[in-house]
Amino acid sequence: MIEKTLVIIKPDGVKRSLTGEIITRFEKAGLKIIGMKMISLTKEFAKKHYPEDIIPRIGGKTLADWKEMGIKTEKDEKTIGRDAWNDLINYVTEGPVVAFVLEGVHAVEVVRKITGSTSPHKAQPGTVRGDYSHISMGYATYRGFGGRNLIHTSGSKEEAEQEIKLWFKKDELFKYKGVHDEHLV
Ligand code: IDP
Ligand code: MG
Repeated sequence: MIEKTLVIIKPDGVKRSLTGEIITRFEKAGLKIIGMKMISLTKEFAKKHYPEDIIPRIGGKTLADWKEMGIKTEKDEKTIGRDAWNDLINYVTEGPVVAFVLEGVHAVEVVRKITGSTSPHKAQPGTVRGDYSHISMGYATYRGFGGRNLIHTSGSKEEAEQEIKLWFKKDELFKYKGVHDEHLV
């Protein structure tokens, strides 16, 4: 049940000086930081993190969003998905990001709870995305920019494992005892 998960503060979070605020929220929940770095992503690396496989999924979601917003389009799911994916790659490479690995009991689920829904307009108050952003993914894609939802957090245990391997070398992750550890064993 003790899991590791990846958090990335995307370029908008860094530029808006929300890095400390965002990290604090996870720390205050008792999650332990076991690795951290600031890096500027190349397009190539960004595409490893967000592979082309996600295009149909984000295309489908955008079509559904646009329908809800009353936006009519002739474009198909694939074309819309590719445009949104290009916007996403440009967004995450437009400035440095801060990446860190958190460890804790049910860390993946807990971190997703603190993160909030993908589209800022649906993210609940009290979550990172709900408190510090509001512009919907549908609107952003319609205007041709990547929806600024501040952070990436791993969506499942499998995703967390793959992503941590991609972002951190073994010797960049640390073992130490935090005050919360006494309740874990
Ligand atoms: P998540 O970040 O909440 O896990 P995913 O569905 O895994 O959301 O999507 C990865 C990223 O792709 C999102 O954080 C967001 O930046 C972008 N994205 C997701 N859905 C859409 C969409 O419908 N339109 C535009 N961009 C999207
Ligand atoms: Mg995801």
